[in-house]
Amino acid sequence: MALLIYTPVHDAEDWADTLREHLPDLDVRVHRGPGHAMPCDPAEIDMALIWKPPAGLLASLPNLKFVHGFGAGVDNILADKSYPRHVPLARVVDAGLANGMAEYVVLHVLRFHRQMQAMQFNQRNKTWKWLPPVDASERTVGIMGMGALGAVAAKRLVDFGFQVVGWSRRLKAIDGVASFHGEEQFEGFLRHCNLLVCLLPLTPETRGIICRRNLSLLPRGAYIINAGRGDHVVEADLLHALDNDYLSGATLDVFAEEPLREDHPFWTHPKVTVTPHNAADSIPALVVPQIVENIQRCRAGKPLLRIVDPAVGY
Ligand code: NDP
Ligand code: OXD
Repeated sequence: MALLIYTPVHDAEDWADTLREHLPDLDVRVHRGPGHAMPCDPAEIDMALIWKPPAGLLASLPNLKFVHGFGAGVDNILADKSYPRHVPLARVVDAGLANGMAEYVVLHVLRFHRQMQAMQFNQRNKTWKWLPPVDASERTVGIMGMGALGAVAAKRLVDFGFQVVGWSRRLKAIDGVASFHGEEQFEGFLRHCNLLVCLLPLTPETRGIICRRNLSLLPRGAYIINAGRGDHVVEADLLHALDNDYLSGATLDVFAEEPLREDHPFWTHPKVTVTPHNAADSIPALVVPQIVENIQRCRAGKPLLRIVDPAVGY
């Protein structure tokens, strides 16, 4: 039996080599992508390491026992409506990923907090202009999604002295972080946020959550950081709020269509910072050990770890 790798974005051979270093007897087959044939008889595949599979690929593997995602988010896998629901799906939960995401969030919160956008504008115009400082305690950063990534970012922001509020489905207890949960507390949460960070998974409940109504509940002048998924944002509503000076700006790492098309207004918008979906990346050397652990569990018939609930989508 063999493990199939399919990914349009990662270096599949690098991942395959790292897996083989850990498990020399593992038969790893790399699918080269659309237009290429399956690298073996589909019946020989019992495990798969996957990102954005073409619809029907996983359903065509009759002996599939478990699927592992390349990342923390599994929306790219569950988007395939033919995903075989009886096959467990594991995701990445990794300290390196959480650390990378916390760096990204802190970097862009500090850029806003220290007024870098205005100072870069002044530099371009050779203007020496002192800007009055704002103490970190006067800014409230709100994090939507207080899971493996959101919780770590929140703790780092607390250390900088920001007011930090989090929103999740269930109540959280994190030192220094006010926890809001559920739909009924969402509006109260938004009303606090001078900076709104999205680290939610993309599910039917969270799709389009950064929309005109919810943006209007933020204090005027708020700043958006989206490193969740592009489809969390209703792009026209975000552009409207930026253009009407309701929002100060936005840092966007993820987009409804990736790569972002050349003529997209986000590229050149003076208040938007674009990064190419690299807020936090799964690094093979760090992440492969947890995939190996699940492969060994699968082989031994033991329960798998970090399994998502397809019914809720994360
Ligand atoms: P987790 O599953 O650990 O956390 C998800 C959090 O979102 C939980 O706190 C959960 O609440 C909350 N949540 C989910 N649905 C809702 C809802 N309807 N209402 C309120 N809260 C909700 O995920 P991770 O932290 O590991 O990852 C989060 C996302 O970050 C990924 O799904 C992915 O989309 C994105 N990501 C982006 C990367 C990038 O480079 N841009 C890199 C890695 C991930 P509760 O705790 O109560 O269940
Ligand atoms: C992930 C990602 O979900 O990189 O891990 O987006």
